[in-house]
Amino acid sequence: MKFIQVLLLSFFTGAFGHGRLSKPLSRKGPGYENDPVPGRDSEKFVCRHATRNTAIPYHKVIAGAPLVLQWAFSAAHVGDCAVYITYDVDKALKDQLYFKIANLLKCKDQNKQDVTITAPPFLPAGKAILRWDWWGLHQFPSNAEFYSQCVDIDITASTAPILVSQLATYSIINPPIMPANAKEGVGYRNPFNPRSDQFMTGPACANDYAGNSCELTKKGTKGYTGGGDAPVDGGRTVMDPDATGPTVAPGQPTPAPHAMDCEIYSVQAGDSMASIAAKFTAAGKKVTFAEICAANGKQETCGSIDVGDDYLIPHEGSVCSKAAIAGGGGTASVDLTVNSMASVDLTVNGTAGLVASSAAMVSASVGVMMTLAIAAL
Ligand SMILES: [Cu+2]
Repeated sequence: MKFIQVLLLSFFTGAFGHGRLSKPLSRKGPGYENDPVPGRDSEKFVCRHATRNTAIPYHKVIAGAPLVLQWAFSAAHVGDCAVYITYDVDKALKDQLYFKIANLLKCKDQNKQDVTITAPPFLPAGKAILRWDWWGLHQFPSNAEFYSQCVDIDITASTAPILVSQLATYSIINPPIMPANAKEGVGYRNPFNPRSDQFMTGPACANDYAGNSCELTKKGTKGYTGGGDAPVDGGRTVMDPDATGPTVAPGQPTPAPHAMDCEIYSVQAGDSMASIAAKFTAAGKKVTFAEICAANGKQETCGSIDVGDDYLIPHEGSVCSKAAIAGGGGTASVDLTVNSMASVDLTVNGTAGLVASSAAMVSASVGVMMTLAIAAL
């Protein structure tokens, strides 16, 4: 009986995956709108609703002032987010032309937290649409999952606005701003290998804006797909060497693709961080729950995980382990905050052991299966 309940729970929560922008309130209003859109070239990727929801007041935005965002992922995939604006409020989605104002690298690490960006000081006054997007890279190097939400905003200008006609704008979908996957165009970073180049993909921000992590996609960067003042095309036929694998000298064995990747674990019903750590440790892959939390930017929110979340597992002996990162040599890891982990271990190991063993027993008794995914095989 219990086994059936768990399966049902798993099925039920599995339908509520992925994520959405939750602040400011988008055209959907409150509720579930977390599924991916059909694709990077779908009108739904521009906005999920073609017109304003008049039940929701315009969100006031002041040029040059802080702008608070929050996203709620119920399956926190690895990937990145970005923010765009259009003044084409009366046009059809396919005809709207946008410009970018912010890059949000590794946005799952700020899941369900307030994130403050700056509304660029050059924004002209007027009604506009703020568009937030997210692309899940959990199937790297295969197709990304795309998400979007639109918020109707009313912008108050600063003392030095530019004209709308001075903004270099482009369609989101024709041609698409993003590659379909890591093998197309400039591709995507490998989210499972923190020692590989963790570049960001997408257009440059408008008007050479330097705030909001805009440097990550400025012209000349690896993942730049246009924008600023250049045409945008996310699907240009530039091959990403990381995505195509290493070149091999004649006569040498072909290395396994992405042999250096971290393992990821997709959360199942009934899991806790502690039970996940216990499963890996029991399988000879020693890791503490504090290490998993730290490796995924969840030091503050480790008690809250959702079915479908993808977590890097920095177990001993893996490319993601503390020792591997510390011994390094490669590109410095951005999200593996190894320095703070030693002290965290000391304070939580006692409880972790207890929680872990009881959680593991519960999991085993109800037959919850562990799914280990080796990234990108
Ligand atoms: Cu998803």
